[in-house]
Amino acid sequence: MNTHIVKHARIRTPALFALALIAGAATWAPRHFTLARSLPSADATVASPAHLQLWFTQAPQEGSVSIRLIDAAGDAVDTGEPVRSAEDAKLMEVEVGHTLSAGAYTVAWRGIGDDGHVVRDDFVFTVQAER
Ligand SMILES: [Cu+2]
Repeated sequence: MNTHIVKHARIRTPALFALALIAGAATWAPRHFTLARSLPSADATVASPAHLQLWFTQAPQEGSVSIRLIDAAGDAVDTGEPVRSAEDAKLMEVEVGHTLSAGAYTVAWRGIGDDGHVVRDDFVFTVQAER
């Protein structure tokens, strides 16, 4: 069992950015499996989504992806299991199945890419109040 856990740090300072440029000059692509984009997008404010869509930089290993939806109180929200898109092997989708009340939600995901390492990260989106 490979227990190497990677939390992909965002680059926060110009100095670190310069180091990253030097270290990553050959290829700008992330070395590890990570999240490319999502719907809802990170930090977006949206109507209650019917499902979550997470596009990864590599097709995740079969059965490796966990996607948890957590409300502002820290409680897990019931969702469906992650399902790989039939059209795009890098896209994993989760049905939410019910209307989310207004507030901030964290999407905590983990998955395994080509190098066999477990990668985990999270992002937040906000459900706006209904008008
Ligand atoms: Cu790795």
